[in-house]
Amino acid sequence: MSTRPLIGITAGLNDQKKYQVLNRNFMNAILSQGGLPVTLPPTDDETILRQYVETCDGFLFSGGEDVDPLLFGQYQKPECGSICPVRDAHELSLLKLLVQRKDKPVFGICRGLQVMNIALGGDIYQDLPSEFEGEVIGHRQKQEACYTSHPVAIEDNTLLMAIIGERTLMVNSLHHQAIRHAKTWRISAVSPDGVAEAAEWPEHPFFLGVQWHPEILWQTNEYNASLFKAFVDACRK
Ligand SMILES: [Mn+2]
Repeated sequence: MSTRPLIGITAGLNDQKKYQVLNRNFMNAILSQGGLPVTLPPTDDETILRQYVETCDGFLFSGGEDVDPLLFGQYQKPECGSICPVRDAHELSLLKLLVQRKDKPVFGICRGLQVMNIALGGDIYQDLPSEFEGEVIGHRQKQEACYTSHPVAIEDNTLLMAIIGERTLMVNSLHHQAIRHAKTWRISAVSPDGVAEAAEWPEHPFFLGVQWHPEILWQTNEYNASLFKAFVDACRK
């Protein structure tokens, strides 16, 4: 019996901040592809975070609230959504440790992609419709999340292309924030309006984030299942 790689998943807190909450889609996607998911209680204690890093084989940064704009050098705009300071501190402190090593695969989804970008020194749009420089398509789709609503164009010579194997992929879209400037890592997919939909760090074996929600699509779409499979496989090495 082969041992499943242990994958730490970051999670949010409920409105009263009394309960930790994580959509089961994230755990089920990891379970389905052979991983052993665990939810990480939020902390910014470095000693505890170092033990998380040593104990887990890989890390999934899940979707959730908006990131505090102070963390990328801006004040809140009126369009900014709700913020969870405990989660921001936890995830950025954990990423500060993870970017120093190349042996722990990191996969980010939606907010996860944005937090990874901020950890690497980049910034994000607080609100695409009011801030994006060009004409922006609707990134908060009106149909349920199990349907796709816009394509992404995948860049050649990227980890994402190696996993998906197609230049174009239809994705769902449930965000009003997105990467603005990416530092250190590269954008590996964009939507038709030019919004960054995925990014990865070429010097790292697996440090990848996507703006869409593969955890909602993996059961009906093989490409999105492949994303989780590639991540779990990377954690096994
Ligand atoms: Mn989108």
